[in-house]
Amino acid sequence: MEKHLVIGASGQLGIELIIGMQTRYGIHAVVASDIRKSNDKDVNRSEFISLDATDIEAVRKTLQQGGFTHVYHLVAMLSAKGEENPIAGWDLNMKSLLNVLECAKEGLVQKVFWPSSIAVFGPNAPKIKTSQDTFCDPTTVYGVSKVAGELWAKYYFEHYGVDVRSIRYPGLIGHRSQPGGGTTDYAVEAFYRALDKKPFVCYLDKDEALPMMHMDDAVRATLDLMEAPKQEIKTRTSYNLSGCSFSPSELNEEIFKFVSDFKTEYKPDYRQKIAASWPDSIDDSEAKNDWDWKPKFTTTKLVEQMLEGLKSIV
Ligand code: AKB
Repeated sequence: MEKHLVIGASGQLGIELIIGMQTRYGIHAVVASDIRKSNDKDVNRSEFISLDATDIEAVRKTLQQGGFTHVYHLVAMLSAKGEENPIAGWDLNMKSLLNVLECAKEGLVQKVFWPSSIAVFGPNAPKIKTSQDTFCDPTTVYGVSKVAGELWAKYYFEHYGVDVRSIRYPGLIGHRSQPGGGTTDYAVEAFYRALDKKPFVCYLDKDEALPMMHMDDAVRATLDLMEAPKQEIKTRTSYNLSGCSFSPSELNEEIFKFVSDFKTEYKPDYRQKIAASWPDSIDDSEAKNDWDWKPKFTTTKLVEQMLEGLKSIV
């Protein structure tokens, strides 16, 4: 029987992934782990294990005792937070990944998922429909750690046969957790401000378009990639993935259709420079060809679902 361990389960993506897996595989087929337990009552229907992913002995023991077939290793310091503390960001992102890859090499798990990001791209990549194989020259420590992580993933696959699969996520938008230190997280915050009727001050320029995706699409993509037959996975660094794309002013317009007094004020800070170094939109032909990826959420649908989701929990 398959048993799935999510490491970093209390973060933005972890919470959504656990719930998606509970629906697809059952509550007892999924185990959450993190250094702190999430408050989400749905997530907490599955077992929780306290785990520091930077401690290889603790990771090894958890995998040995749990009998897990699949590990989703989501631990990361995101782009904006990473720029405030580059060495801590690098240490966390790389050490935790290498710990999991080493344990997979020892045969303690059959499949590993690890998220990469559009942050692998830098200012010299084409902005529109950026392709899978575009040169990567990231300017953030987060982006540098993602490029290095992608190459490590490929290395462990080619040298040790570790079946590690990965997606370059765009900005992920979901209602179950607060923004988590990413540059794209302005968009998540906008929805909270729209509902609590507080002024929304955006740290990006009004026209700074970025690739984005609703969490439901991201979770479906992740599980579909993990279920795809091994011979179909041709990219062993990480797959480009596209959902929708919008700028802060376009997001403002869409939210305004539902919340008539919503208004954004623009005060760009250091995060604008990060956003400006990333693509506006992504070409995900390889994911479409290799494992049949298709996004379901347009910007309009994303906004509608996000507002509905938030209203249901407030
Ligand atoms: C961030 O903004 O740092 C993340 C990402 C694009 O990986 N959401």
